[in-house]
Amino acid sequence: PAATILGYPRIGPRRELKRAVEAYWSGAIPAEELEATAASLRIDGYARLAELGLGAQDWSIPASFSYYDQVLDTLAAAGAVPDRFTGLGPDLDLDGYFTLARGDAEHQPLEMTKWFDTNYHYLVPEIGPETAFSAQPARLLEQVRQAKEAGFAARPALIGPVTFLALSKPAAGSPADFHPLDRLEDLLPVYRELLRALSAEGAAWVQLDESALAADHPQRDDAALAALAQDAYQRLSQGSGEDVPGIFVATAYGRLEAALPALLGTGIGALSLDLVKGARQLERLRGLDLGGTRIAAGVVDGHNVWRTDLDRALETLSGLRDTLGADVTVATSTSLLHVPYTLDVEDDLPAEVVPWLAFAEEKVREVTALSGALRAGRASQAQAFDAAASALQARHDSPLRRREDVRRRTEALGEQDYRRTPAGQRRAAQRERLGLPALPTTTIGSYPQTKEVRRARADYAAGTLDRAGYEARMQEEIRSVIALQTELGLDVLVHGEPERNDMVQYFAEHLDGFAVTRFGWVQSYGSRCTRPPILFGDVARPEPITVPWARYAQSLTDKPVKGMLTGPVTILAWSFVRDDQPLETSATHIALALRDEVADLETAGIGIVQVDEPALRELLPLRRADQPAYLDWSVRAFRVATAGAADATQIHTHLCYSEFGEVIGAIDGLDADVTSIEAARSRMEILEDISASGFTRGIGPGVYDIHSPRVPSAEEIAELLGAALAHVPAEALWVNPDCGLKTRGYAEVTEALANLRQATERVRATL
Ligand code: THG
Ligand code: ZN
Repeated sequence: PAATILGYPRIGPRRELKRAVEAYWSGAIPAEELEATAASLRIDGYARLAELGLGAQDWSIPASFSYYDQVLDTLAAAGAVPDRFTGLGPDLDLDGYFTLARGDAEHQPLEMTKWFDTNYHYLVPEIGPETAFSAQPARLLEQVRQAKEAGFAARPALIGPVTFLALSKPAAGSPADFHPLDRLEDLLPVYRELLRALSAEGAAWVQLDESALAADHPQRDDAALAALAQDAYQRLSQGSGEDVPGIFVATAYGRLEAALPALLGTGIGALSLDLVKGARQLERLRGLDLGGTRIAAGVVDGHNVWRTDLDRALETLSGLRDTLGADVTVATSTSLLHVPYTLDVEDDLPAEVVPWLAFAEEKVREVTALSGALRAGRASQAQAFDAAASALQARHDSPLRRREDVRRRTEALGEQDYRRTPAGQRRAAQRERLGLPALPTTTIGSYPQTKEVRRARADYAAGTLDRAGYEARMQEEIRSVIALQTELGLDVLVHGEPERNDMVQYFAEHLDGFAVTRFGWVQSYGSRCTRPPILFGDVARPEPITVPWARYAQSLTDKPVKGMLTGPVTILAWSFVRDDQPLETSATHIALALRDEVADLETAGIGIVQVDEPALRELLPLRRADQPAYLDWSVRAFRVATAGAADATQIHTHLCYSEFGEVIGAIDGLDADVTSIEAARSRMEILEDISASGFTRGIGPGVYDIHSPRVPSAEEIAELLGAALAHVPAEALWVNPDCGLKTRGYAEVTEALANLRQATERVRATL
């Protein structure tokens, strides 16, 4: 094809798939209705893409639908159902498929983890030395057939075998030196069979996503991974065009290194490259022998929302065509899964900003305009190019992008602004001010969000509840949360965050420089979506954000109330970020706004401020060589946000994971007084590494796994605390749940926290 995209959103323009899937789960609709909804969403999607200019007959439209997750779909197509799912597979029906994703009474679901450097989460396959593989092409074939009947030659898309195994984890009980990649040999015949079956159904092209080749792998070096891919694709593409379709290897999220020359010459029909994140691949293409492989140039950013500079992209494309001496395909850099459907429905974005943006539909138009211009010259697409050029000029010149006060303040930052007095000195001041008992108890920040709280927020947003009514309603909630914590006898209280929908969206709504969409839902995992804010300008805080709520909560109690902020890295990680300045600069702007918020909280009498950075590890660059620079600026941003605090103000942070590995030094570098982490599931194992690393700050390893409805007993929590005390001195240990309580119900939370308090008393008595 001359123009293509690597994938398209699938949750539905109005989240129809989310609703249908959730209705099916709750028993409200039968499987046939869910399948009919899914089929019509797929066909409508192809039709829309054809309308936007992708060829309906040349395999340029990807069939990238999924009921839940594309890695799970590939697992299903390869029959790789883990043995522990007794009674299921290898030919999963819809219920079996959802059981792997969500678990049931007997089975824990597959683990979920982040997809490259995006906010999408995939399900992690579990592969052992004996895991059986078998081709299960029925669902894929059905989708090809349905598309064909509707008049579309849609290109089936699967995860490629190398990436599938690279992203898998060893099944429980695998030998210590085993990695799922050891099974590549056994998996390839299954892919061969899938490809043959698709070819027999009429598919002339199949897309295999191999983005693992654009990232460093924790257990394999880049050259070894590239060699595996070379061998795999030599074998898979044998017979291409006869009984095997053309293979379109899609890579995204970064740059290929060893894999770039390795894949060319294997016989694959096309290779897509992310030329946004991996722009330096362009240079490397010069002088490479393509070996008959067509390059799909990912020049339209699939992972962000900015309008493409079409003139520059066209220059890149024609330059590439000249150096390669071959035609190129115009493509998006990644699947469009990561952006909302369309700008058309957004009626509340700042009017000046709208022309700077392109969501999925607008990006498809960009791809087809570029492809038209590459073939027939810019003049043939003058309207699209002229509109893009003037929008870009307007963005460039816009005063909305720049705040001189913020720039001056950023430039004036000196080393002293990043530094607090030594931790030991602060500890003494904090002990005197806070007077906390040994093993202080606290919670992470949010309390259960009841229907009534959600309704009050929705009514206020809709204008049917006025500000005074809304504030009264929130204060009522805060009173009840403080009363509950007082009754439970917790030591450090929180206001419960009833006013926040999402910890990032809330701050974006209150900071200058961010816009929020009304319908810009993006799939995060399964049926769950977020509406990432759009950062378009320098960030400033027009007025205090959290201070009135914190002050009110503190007025209700003599115990310390912890102020709750979201850190600069997490705000960036869960937003669409600027592409016109380094991320580092945006991080500093946000940090300065937070620094002012910390100061205002202090003035309001708040003695403990928590700055959450659950996404610190998420933004870690995919290539190891790029990681130190990232960790440096992200740590510095946190320190800008927090280092203005007085010695006696205790700074906490919370991280939503327990695998620290590569970031442990950075966590120490944050210089927070207390860090809470996830630890209940791993039974405190993590503390061993933490104490071995020389971490001596306060630490709150979660003792209550809030991701499960199970209430831990006091015995169990006391045991966990005992295990923690084997690695952490009592003076440093805090007692708290794993994460916020927002998604739980009050009954279980009350019981669990009562047990947490009781367990703490018991352990305190032994100190
Ligand atoms: N906020 C944001 N991004 C995130 C998380 C978050 N990314 C990582 C992680 N947490 C993803 N987890 C979730 C968890 C729940 C939901 C979405 C992402 C969720 N969404 C509601 C839904 O789809 O029904 C919509 C919520 C709403 O109405 O705002 O439940 O915490 N930014
Ligand atoms: Zn958390």
